[in-house]
Amino acid sequence: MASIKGPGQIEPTVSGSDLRIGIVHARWNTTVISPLVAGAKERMLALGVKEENITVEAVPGSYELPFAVTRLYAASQIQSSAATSGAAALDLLAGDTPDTVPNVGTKPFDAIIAIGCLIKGETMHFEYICEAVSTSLMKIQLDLGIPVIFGVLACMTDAQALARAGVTEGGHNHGLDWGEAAVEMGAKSRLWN
Ligand code: DLZ
Repeated sequence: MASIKGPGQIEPTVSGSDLRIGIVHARWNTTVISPLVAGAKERMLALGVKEENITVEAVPGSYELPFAVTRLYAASQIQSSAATSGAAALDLLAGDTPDTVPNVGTKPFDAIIAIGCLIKGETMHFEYICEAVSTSLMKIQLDLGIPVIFGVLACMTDAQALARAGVTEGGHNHGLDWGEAAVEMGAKSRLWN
């Protein structure tokens, strides 16, 4: 029997063509992370997001994700207001490349996807990191007022993680769903402004 799980059909009118989306991903469990990031990008491009409007940044592990989301969004806001005021253009004319900000473009992110993969080990690390990261990411999206997509797998085994990255037969790449959620929420949060 087909699974009843999943996000359902996105409205066909939702377009990512004018959106800027950030992806922040952990490197821990890279075998799982790489296809998840690729899946998120693939779906966003299919929904019209321009390649140059997708920024991907890496951090060591999932515990670093909340901090990275907060700072990356702040950087995109600073860069955006500098561009609006003409300061960035003046810097560029003066040959001063804005190297303090990592490729965040000239407008703030409409949504950020935080991608990580936690796999239960022998200690309590898993529980502490899962709790801290999920609670923090929810708080951050409410505080910042932009969608932060929860792309953090919390798995009991390696096999569960590989299946959810679409690596193993019969699995499904959840990165696709996260890319779609970022576009839908980015577009809708603009309308709800
Ligand atoms: C330390 C640790 C452990 C044990 N397991 C994971 C994991 O399964 N997934 C993950 O993303 N990160 C893990 N980490 C690393 C922490 O998230 C973090 O990078 C370090 O504790 C440094 O702050």
